[in-house]
Amino acid sequence: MRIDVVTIFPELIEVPLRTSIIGRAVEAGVVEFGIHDLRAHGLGRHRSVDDEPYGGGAGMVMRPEPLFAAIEPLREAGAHVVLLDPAGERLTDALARHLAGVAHLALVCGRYEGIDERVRTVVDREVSIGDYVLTGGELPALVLIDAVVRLVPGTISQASHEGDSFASGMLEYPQYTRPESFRGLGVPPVLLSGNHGEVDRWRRREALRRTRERRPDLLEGALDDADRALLATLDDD
Ligand code: J9N
Repeated sequence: MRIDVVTIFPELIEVPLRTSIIGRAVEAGVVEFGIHDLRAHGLGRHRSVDDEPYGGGAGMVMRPEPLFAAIEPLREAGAHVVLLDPAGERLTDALARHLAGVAHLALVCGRYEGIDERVRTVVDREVSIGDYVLTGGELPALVLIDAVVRLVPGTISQASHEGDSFASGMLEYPQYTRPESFRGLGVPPVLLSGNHGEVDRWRRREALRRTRERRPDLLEGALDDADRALLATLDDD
């Protein structure tokens, strides 16, 4: 997979992509990144990428010329072009899985108070990572990259995302590691029992409990008959 990123802050993108699991995926040849400084296409002696809004008002707007100049060659190379924007379609587990199947992505990061509306005509899709306003599209682009690249075969073991919350439509079960007692807090005895059948049943039950308590909206449609039976047993304790 190849992912190009268009930004006025390449330094904000570079270090995270060299770090941890994403960095390892790069080393393994699973994914290749291209980072493009929008200012290379800036206008005039000051390499300007923004201007005042027509019609007046506060703040600056990103000009179309540098963005078109950066995006068009990526389109011609076959990239699926994604603009990070608060008005975009919400990034979900399903969208991350879809994008993980695209061979070439180009992510466009806006800044300032907005972008010239005409830039939307040269993107394939607009994506938002949530209903809060950030100062630019760089952190959303990194969030999208992290969510997508971990799903590309070769990045992490397949088993580690089959059971992901949201993939399964539920939150995860509680997890514990050593020590067995920490500051007076123990570990549920079933996890120390060695009975894998009982462990699986406990985990499913606790995932159901947590999902019902914290995200009941996720539960609609995620339940089978065995789950409904397990849910009924939750009220016993
Ligand atoms: N979800 C989301 C995207 C954004 C921005 S602000 C500027 C570009 C993208 N804020 N929130």
